[in-house]
Amino acid sequence: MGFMKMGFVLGVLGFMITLLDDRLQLCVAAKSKNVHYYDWVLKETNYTRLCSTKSILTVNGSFPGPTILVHKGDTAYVKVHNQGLYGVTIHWHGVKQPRNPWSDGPENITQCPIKPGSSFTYEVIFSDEEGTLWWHAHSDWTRATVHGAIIILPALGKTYPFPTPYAEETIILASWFKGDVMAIIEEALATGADPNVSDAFTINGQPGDLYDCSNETTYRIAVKYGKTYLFRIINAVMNEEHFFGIAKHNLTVVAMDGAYIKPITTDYIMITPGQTMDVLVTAKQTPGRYHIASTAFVDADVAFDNSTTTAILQYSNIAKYTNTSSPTLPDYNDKAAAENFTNRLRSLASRDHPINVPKKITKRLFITVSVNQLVCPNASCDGPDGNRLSASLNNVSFVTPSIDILQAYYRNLNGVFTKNFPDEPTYIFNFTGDVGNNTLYPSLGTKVKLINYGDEVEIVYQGTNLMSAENHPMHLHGFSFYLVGNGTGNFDKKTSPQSYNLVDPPKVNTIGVPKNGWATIRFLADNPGVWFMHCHLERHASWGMNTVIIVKNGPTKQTSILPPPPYLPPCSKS
Ligand SMILES: [Cu+2]
Repeated sequence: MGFMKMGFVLGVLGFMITLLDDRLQLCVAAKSKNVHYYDWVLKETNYTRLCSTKSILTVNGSFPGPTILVHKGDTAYVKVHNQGLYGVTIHWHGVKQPRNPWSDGPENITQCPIKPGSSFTYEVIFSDEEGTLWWHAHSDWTRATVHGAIIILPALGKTYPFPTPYAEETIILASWFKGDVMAIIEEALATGADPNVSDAFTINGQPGDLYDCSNETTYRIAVKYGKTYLFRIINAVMNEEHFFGIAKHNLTVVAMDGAYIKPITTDYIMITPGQTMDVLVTAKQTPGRYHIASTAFVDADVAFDNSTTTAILQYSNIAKYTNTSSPTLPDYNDKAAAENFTNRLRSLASRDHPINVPKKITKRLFITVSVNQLVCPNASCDGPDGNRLSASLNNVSFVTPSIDILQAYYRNLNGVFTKNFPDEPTYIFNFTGDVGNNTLYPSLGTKVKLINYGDEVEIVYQGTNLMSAENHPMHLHGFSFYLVGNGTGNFDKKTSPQSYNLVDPPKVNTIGVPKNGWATIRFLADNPGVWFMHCHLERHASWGMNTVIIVKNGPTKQTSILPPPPYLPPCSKS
């Protein structure tokens, strides 16, 4: 082979290796870790709850859906075959997906929907997550029935930072609607009114013995006296935060959102939609039956489901059970009880589980979080004053585009989004006092925020008193962030930061912004990509309480977005 020819071959090889380099490196890295493959079929399945039968969208026919079980740092490939009636996407809630927004999932943000009759393979890349997360559909309201647990065990050869529990159990809280969930949100968006509230909450798919026709199927967990159990609790509820407890049993919370915390011993937790908590429970009460119960926390004057879902903790080897005792949970509107719990959260921050809180902030955002109205001509809508309910961040109500923002950003397509999401509200007023009509009517737009790779970012979320003030569980894709502070009233640039915890703040992916209060988060922008940020109350997300943060590529290939996968679902308008 002549020198020239050899050079050409080497050149071609080099080119191919460059192309494949990123994915090859992942494969090589994955060999020391593990790779998992899942095959999922999205399909309609009949379910009977509360004496009535309906068809729901499921994964592999199950509600809740299948569990993904990995060790820290593994990768999972999930092939989703859509045999349902409409386009759907899946999101891996709390999985950071380093450099890989292509598989993050929110519809028309990072991909277009997987159409009926087609399939798409997600590459779910785990990094530093450890504990419990979850996955859910991210298209309209399909996540009501399309969701399941993600369990991330310590890396092989490592152990939990607490005594190994005798056994583990996953507890998924969800909403059950007698009607068709897609029809419920479609109708609400058509009329401008509040969507119907759910008819029940469920624990692992079962409403429990306080609801009609549900006694026999109440979910039961058998325990042995003297043993300690790890309960992985996931709040997949659509529109309500929850109080959760077990009669006469303390809960010791040891992890949240896939990261360890300093243990909190409590008789109840407050968990928002989107959050996950790992809880140790020791069966050391008089052997018998005890209710596990979960009920809404809603500190606003809004319609909500005020029912209680139950399961039963049942001691084994008992000849005869007497009555089941029930836990006393805080009242549905007990804001202080919610905050007392949340304010106890601290990162474990140990030698084996260190944290790294950004302290030299290079990018600051101040974001108001509001429920709003859009004016309807001749008061023709069914919301307040004949208007349409809406919601916003910095008074911009997010409009979902018809081509995904990731593709538009990556391929420089014009006209899909604009880069002008404001760093702070354009109009300042007494956000949590008498707000009058200030910023009642938001502007509409697909406005995103671009952030430089490596920025140390601080976001202050400011709740407002517009319409009905309430707690908003804000969620960010692509990152866990530190909740460094929160408080009531208006954020004060001088005094509020004095209360920040920069030593051991919890590292989470969803935080409740207190009603008429503020919350500050910090994170290092080390994950290039297109990342959705939104309220995890589904009706607020549907009304536009969303935006997108784009973290630009860093200076090297290793700090840049991975190349797109060979196939992505086509967009109807691309
Ligand atoms: Cu909200």
